Amino acid sequence: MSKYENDVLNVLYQHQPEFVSGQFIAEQLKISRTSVKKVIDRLKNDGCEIESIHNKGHHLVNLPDKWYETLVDRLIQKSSLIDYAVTHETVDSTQILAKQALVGNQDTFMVIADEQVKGKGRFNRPWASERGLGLWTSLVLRPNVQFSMITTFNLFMSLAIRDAIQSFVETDVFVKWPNDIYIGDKKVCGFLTEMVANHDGIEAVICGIGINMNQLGDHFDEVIKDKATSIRQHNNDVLIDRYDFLDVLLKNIEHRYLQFLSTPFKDIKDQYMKHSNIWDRTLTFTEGSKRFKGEPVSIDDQGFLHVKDGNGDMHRLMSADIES
Ligand code: BTX
Repeated sequence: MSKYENDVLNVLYQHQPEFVSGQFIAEQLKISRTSVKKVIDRLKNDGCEIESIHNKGHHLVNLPDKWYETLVDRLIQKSSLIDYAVTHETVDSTQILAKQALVGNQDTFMVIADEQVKGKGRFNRPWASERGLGLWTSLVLRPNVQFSMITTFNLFMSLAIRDAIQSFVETDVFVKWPNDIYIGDKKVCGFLTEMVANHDGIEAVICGIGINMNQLGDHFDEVIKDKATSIRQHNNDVLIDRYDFLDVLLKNIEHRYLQFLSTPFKDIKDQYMKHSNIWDRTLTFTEGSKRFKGEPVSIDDQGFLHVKDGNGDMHRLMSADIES
């Protein structure tokens, strides 16, 4: 998208739901009214619903299901979390792009895409990331902390994502230790954290977040249909406004990230445990080549999960794959 398309969209968005005259936009951006008209036509072609009325001007009615860098940037500027965003229509994986882009600089940023064609979960599992339906992003952060603190990073992030989703739905939203967010017995979000470190310490943490925002049941393929859900499905099937949701998510992540930097996990452990859905159940755990059934008992101050197996033996897990 050209600079002028971004700028005109920004002016229309700022004034929503009012009409803005072509003259006003032209003066603001120091371009001719003819250019404004051409740019508005291009935005309409791109899927923006803009009402244009003679003598009244232009009014942004609706945006298409895509991320506009200029609008994402508006949200980022409100927070101290990251410096900038890079938006894409289609990518293999935002995680791969983020890892490439963090080399040789100290920037904090987010890569966000309308669609991923090779979205990945943990252990290289596929992550379904259909165009326009979800929030597929990777955040590159640079926490100046000891390696040992990174085990709890995920737990702070899970609460941030959980709280953001909870503010859009009435049904209880749960964290499934260590990497998923659930509504009922279905997954609404999966995230993963990777780290780049050198002998001086942590260079970057890359947090890849996949949130199902606007899928209806039919949008999920056969393989995940019975185990995936979206925020929309718990909002009376009403579309979630992607920018409203991203705004809330970034605020929650900023809050929990600052908390992670300043507060030990033990101070939020009760909150975390209260919002977890793994208690009072026998589950199957896979950690590396080890696989066993057991019942989670607690989480310790370092974020490790304590599980009692059928023989009464205790296991202390840093990460694991958990099945019912
Ligand atoms: P995970 O390995 O815990 O979850 C992957 C499993 O979840 C799959 O095997 C499948 O059963 C199920 N699944 C796949 N897609 C979906 C979906 N859309 N909704 C619900 N369930 C699904 C969790 O991995 C971490 C996922 C991180 C995804 C983000 S998106 C942005 C970034 N880029 C990227 O490539 N990955 C991350």
